[in-house]
Amino acid sequence: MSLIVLLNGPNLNLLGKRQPEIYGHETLEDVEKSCRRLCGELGHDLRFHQSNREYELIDWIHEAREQAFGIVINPGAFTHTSIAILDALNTFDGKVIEVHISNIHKREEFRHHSYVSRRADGVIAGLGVLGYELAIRRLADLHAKSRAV
Ligand code: CA2
Repeated sequence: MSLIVLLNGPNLNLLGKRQPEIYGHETLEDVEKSCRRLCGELGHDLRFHQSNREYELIDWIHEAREQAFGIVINPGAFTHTSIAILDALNTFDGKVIEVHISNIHKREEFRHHSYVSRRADGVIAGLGVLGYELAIRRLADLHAKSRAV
């Protein structure tokens, strides 16, 4: 299995189009391009999704169970509300990296808690969209290490 699934939650389709002071100028299409290039270099396949609907994110996590060794997820505001996404991630046996473009700990109190962090093997926040690429690199490293033993 050499597949990485990268999931983006609600409103992230607006990346680069609104609130650049928080989320930067790069669009989600730019992020997808750079992540695809990186996965190509690392010899992994990438499935890249965004949805504003909680159930779609959950369905993609279920799909990943059979097919992927790792998930990168920016659950958007579902980070702070969704036990359902946490439950879905708990059914996935591979590695999970949670990414936030902004530093959620520097922002409003209600963004400080993440349900997803209870399952995540790593959390990246506040590094802008670079966080997605770093998460992919981490998954690739973990995958290589797990095959070396
Ligand atoms: O920092 C992050 O990546 C967040 O996951 C983004 C979520 C927010 O609810 C989380 O607390 C932190 C919001 C995504 C909204 O995305 C937009 C992007 C561009 C313009 C407007 C919204």
